[in-house]
Amino acid sequence: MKFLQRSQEVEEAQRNNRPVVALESTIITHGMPWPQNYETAQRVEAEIRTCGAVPATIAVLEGTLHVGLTDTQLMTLAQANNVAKLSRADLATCLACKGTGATTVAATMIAAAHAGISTFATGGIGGVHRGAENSFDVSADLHELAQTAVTVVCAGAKAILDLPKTLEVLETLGVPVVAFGQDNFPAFWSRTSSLDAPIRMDSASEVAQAFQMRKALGLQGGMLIANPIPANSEIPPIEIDPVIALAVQDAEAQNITGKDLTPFLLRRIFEETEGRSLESNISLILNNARLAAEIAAEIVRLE
Ligand code: PSU
Ligand code: MN
Repeated sequence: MKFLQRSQEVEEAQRNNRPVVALESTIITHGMPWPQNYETAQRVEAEIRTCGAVPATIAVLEGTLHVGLTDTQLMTLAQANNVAKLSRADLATCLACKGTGATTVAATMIAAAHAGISTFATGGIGGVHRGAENSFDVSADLHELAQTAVTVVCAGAKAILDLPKTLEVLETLGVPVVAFGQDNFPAFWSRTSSLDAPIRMDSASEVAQAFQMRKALGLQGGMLIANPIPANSEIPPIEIDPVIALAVQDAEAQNITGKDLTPFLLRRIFEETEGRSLESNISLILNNARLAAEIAAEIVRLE
């Protein structure tokens, strides 16, 4: 049963033992508006190539799991409306029904692991939503980190989530949460939060060694690397906090739940900040792509 298709570039890289970095597609279809979503996806891929690695954007297109997209496929996906958002629960059913969908962090990790890719760059991960004590809304991304051996580089988590609860769940699940180059857990728009990360690492080589050590120990699951946003792109909490509060309030008022909630909140934040948050978002994704390329290279070196 052939359901996975690597791009030529990814296939060649893997044949020659070159580093590959996986990229998700929900960020393109549900995380950013057109045309910035397409431009950003292209820039992130280019950044990874500049750093000496090969990008593998992952999506399901008409029943095939693509690992690495052509420029036309990327553009078609970025322009499409009503694309399905695929998490762990949806990946197999979408493939079986010959559907099309964008992969979340969870589904991208599954696809990457299946394709033999150990490093993945994104912006923000899903987590424990505010009010989860009533809604039980905990992203499948957290459980995926507990069972799939992929290193995920993000910029921490957005305050649309309950950050302390998100870190607690990750601790319970045995996921190493590593702040890169600092003690503090970064909070997406800002380099710092009120929380320290459980682990700190200062080089890509340390991350790669820890990844290999987990393998050697036979431990399931991946690692979460929280890479602070570049200082010149930070948005001060005084500016972003009220916007987040408004978005959360709107979601409640409109009774938005389940898999619609995260995309709804992201869209409201972009609307309310008139693109300012989009600019920061792009900057931190590029920053994460660079670090992921370095980590991927170190992992290849250790293999
Ligand atoms: N958080 C962000 N940007 C994103 C997402 C989350 O700051 O683009 C997307 C990612 O694809 C993530 C998904 O895996 O939303 C989480 O959705 P949910 O909370 O429904 O699990
Ligand atoms: Mn959810």
